[in-house]
Amino acid sequence: MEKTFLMVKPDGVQRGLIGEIVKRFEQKGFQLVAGKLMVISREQAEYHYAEHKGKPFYEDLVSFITSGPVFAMVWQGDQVIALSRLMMGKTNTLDAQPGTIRGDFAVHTGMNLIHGSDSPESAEREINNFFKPEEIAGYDKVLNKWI
Ligand code: DAT
Ligand code: MG
Repeated sequence: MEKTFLMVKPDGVQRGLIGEIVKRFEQKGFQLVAGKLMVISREQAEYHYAEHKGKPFYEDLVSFITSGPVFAMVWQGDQVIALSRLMMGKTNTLDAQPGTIRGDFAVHTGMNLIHGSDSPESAEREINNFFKPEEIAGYDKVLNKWI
């Protein structure tokens, strides 16, 4: 089944939104297979955001993501990559619709609460940057047949 890397960013942790964000993906019908609270290293952050290196917001982005604990997760389900991006809302907060996580809780584009992989290639790369294979739980969820 498809897997994605989702992360509650330091602003979401500080604002007490881990539970709210996890709740939304659970209620949607996705399956949590890994999760941990951690402070990410500069190296890990640079690898994670390599595609943005050289952009005007890059330095602020790396400082922000390493400024406090994040809640890193792996979720699985059919089309979880595309569907979780929809649930997150658009990057630019002015385009993030109400009903999405960013639309409901974020005001500024930089402080936008959540990261989610944007393709199967980035999901694989990002999962491997944050989790060892043995940290990912393989288990059957009986409810899956009703999702
Ligand atoms: P997303 O997080 O929706 O995948 P992205 O990969 O384009 O967006 O950018 C990564 C993060 O960088 C984004 O969550 C917030 C920040 N960012 C992107 N564009 C920005 C901009 N124009 N000004 C400030 N921060 C920006
Ligand atoms: Mg991105």
